[in-house]
Amino acid sequence: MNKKWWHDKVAYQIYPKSFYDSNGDGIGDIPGIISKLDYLQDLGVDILWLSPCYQSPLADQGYDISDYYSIDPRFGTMEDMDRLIAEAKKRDMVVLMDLVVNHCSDEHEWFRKACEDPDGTYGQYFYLRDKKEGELPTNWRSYFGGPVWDDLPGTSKQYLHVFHKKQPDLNWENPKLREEVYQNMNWWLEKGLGGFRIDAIINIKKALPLHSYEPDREDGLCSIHAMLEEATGIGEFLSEMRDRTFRKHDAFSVGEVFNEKPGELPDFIGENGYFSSMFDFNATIFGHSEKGWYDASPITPDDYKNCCFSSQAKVGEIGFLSNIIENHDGPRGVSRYIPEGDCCNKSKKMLAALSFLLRGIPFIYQGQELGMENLPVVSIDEVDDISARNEYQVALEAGLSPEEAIKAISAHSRDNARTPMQWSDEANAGFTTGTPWLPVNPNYTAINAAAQTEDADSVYSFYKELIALRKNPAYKETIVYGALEPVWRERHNLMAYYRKGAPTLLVIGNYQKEPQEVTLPTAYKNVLLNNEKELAENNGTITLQGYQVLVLEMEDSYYE
Ligand code: TEU
Ligand code: CA
Repeated sequence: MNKKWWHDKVAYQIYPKSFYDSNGDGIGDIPGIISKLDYLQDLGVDILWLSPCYQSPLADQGYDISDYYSIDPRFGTMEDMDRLIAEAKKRDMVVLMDLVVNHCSDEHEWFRKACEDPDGTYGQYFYLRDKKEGELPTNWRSYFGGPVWDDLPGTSKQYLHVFHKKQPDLNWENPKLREEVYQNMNWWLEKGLGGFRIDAIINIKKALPLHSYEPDREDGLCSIHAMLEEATGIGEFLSEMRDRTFRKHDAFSVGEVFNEKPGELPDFIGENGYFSSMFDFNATIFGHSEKGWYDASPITPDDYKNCCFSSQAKVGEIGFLSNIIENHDGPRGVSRYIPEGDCCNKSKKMLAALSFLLRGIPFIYQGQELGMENLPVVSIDEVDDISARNEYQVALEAGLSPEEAIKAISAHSRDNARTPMQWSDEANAGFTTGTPWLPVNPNYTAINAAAQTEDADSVYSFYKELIALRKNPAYKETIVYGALEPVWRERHNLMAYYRKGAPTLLVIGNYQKEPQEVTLPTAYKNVLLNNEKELAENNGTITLQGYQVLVLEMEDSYYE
């Protein structure tokens, strides 16, 4: 395997709107990020992925871009962005932007020109179809609810949007459009960007000619997945993108890839793959139902373990997945993956270690290092997320009462991850001196960065130790490149694995509140991490306390 500069890095996702507000307007901004770079450097992260801060009407919080060459004034200026890249570089960090090119905003110049002249050049940038009374071009249901077709203003045509109606899909079959995208990407890479996180990318390839599929709900529509399963040939677009942009700049790229087809993993992230890496969403999507969020099933510790291990087995040494427990699109990892009632510092640290030491590139989402939790929601009026608002309606239509519906959607709402970063126990968690755009989680008085950075026992300090362990020259090779082998795979509520190498490490997490015993296959040499003060060992048998996690360096003899 050819080593790449990103293999041994630790990444951190920033959701700019909620990270830090420098000017009191209630909205996080780029100068705010710059002022927190020392915090990030101290934590030990290397790659900063910024969710979109381009010019945008913010219909989908910036995932609807109206100018790919400008920064939205609410987030700052292009000078701020250049300063961020330079200041990050001084601290040995690189910045990734979010590449949102399945769609743009309906306020983008291309779309306006398409409305003015649908048969002209810019009409070809989108998927337009003649409007027929009482009939839609296809019966696909948009990810955010309702049909994917809306009237193209001022014309007798309709346009396709697989997300919100303010996010018209771009026509990737058109080489001119692809050219525009590559030009923009190179423009950013030439500014010194480290690379991109690639949004919703699987959607750029449509099965042609566009047609309807079997309806899967009473609305007569069908999930986009029906079409995606049929679509082939995305590789032509993605290898072109790689050759025209990333490769020339030795840039890092991480794809938001759902539903790749069986056997396609090497094409995506193998030696000459389209991307450097892609997220492992196996646990994220576990239990999801085509009916909607209200019908999702919960995930147990054993399910979580199986999700992680099956992804690890699938990727093997083909390439590097990017491992997450959360991002801006869902609940907080600790609220989802730790059984109800057991969420505490100890279990949060266990989950952190189990996920962070998997083979792959660890991504930390802002506030994860503090153990930030879901936001309790009592009424739909408090919900900002367009996806959650739609799912609330879906739940009501399925017959749930408003109370049941709010309970069902609040466990999944994207607002959970989007509440402001909890910096301190001051007003608004120290995020803003104004009124935050989304309410702060009321638990900020107990969970905040100021308290945790001072406390050697905090979740934050544990993350810092995990990052330091990954970078420790004695263990780095094993943690970055060592094969992963599950241990005691069938044991209930126990997740354990080797990372093999010289030395071999053993990670063991007791994923329940009751203690349990394990007998080590061989002796260990050192305890590298432990979220308890003690290690109860007797002749090679360890009694793990509830939610205890251990990282052990094994005797060399093991690896003969
Ligand atoms: O998400 C892609 C995606 O597939 C979403 O449907 C995701 O499953 C959904 O957010 C869950 O509610 C990306 C971005 O991460 C997301 O924030 C954007 O809204 C979306 O693309 C459109 O750009
Ligand atoms: Ca601001």
